Amino acid sequence: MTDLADAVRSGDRFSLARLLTMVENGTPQGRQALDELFAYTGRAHLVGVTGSPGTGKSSLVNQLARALRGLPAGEEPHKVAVLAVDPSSPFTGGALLGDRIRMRDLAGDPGIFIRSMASRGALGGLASTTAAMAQVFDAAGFDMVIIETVGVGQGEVDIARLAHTTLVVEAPGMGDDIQAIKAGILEIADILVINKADRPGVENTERALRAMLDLATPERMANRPCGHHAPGVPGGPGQDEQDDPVWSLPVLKSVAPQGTGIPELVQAILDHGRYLRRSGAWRQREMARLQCELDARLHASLEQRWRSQLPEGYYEAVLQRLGQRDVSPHQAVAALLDPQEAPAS
Ligand SMILES: Nc1nc2c(ncn2[C@@H]2O[C@H](COP(=O)(O)OP(=O)(O)OP(=O)(O)O)[C@@H](O)[C@H]2O)c(=O)[nH]1
Ligand SMILES: [Mg+2]
Repeated sequence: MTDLADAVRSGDRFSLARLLTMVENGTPQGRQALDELFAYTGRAHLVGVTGSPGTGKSSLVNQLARALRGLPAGEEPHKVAVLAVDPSSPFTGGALLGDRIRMRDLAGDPGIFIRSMASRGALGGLASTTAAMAQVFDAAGFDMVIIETVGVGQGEVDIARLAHTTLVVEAPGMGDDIQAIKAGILEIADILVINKADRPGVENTERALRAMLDLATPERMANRPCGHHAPGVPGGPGQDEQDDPVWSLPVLKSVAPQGTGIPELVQAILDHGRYLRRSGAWRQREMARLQCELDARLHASLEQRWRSQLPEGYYEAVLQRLGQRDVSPHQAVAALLDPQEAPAS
């Protein structure tokens, strides 16, 4: 094992920070360390926190990290890593700085590691970079990895694919009208949090969410993104102890800055982790996620290999012929996959 991977495993924070940067930048050295560390991953509970801009995700994550630090995971208190994925959207212009200020009071604790990632820096794609960074934390012995993303479309789904437990954060005033609550977000939630419960309109928000949940529940189970319930994936150990095989989605309220509702939220996260392990869903999600990652990497590698073997300008030429109706799309693909097979022009 390289010194870097070794140092990360033994808990050296400087090496951890260095490796995270390498992984974010997609360097060969980072990839090598990841390969070496992969065997030591698979232990961490990955918790995704998503929701509309400004609903209080960072404030909640801050409180969650603090609360989890105070709880023993077996003999030791949890080690908590926080990965804040800032999509550099116009909504979140100043959020990164805000996060740093709010989270500074956690920074002296060696059992907490906080890292922000700007999505524009993720060369290999946001989802795969986030997954790789979570693996680094996992191998470094962090048993709780909290990943915050602003939910603006695909981001939520990607997080749900990565996380074992997905928290969706709503706030009053933003989701009172049903329009504002994207139905898709309910499909990925394992726990719903109505934060800013000190704000007026919280009852309306709760009512609207519960009504939508009642309508959406059957599909919610069936529509897990990217094969969360992939058929044919064997469950893990303990599958036979199915005393609570169905997870009924909790709807919780919180006031993050005051810590109100945080113990209940922590409890729900730990309960969900236990539920996943007991029902075999943990292993199922793990396998579905690994399959997603494998397929995505395979597609990317195949395409890269294929492109590198293509004669210069050949793709553009085929595209031209397609535009002139000289070849059909089907013929164009055949020609691109095998330049010898191209119909004569
Ligand atoms: N009144 C009230 N304000 C809150 C609560 N939680 C967070 N806030 C405030 O709401 C603002 C946004 O909080 P953040 O935690 O940065 O929200 P966020 O969802 O992480 O924001 P983005 O990352 O920009 O999407 C801050 O000014 C917080 O102090 C709450 O429960 N009640
Ligand atoms: Mg935030």
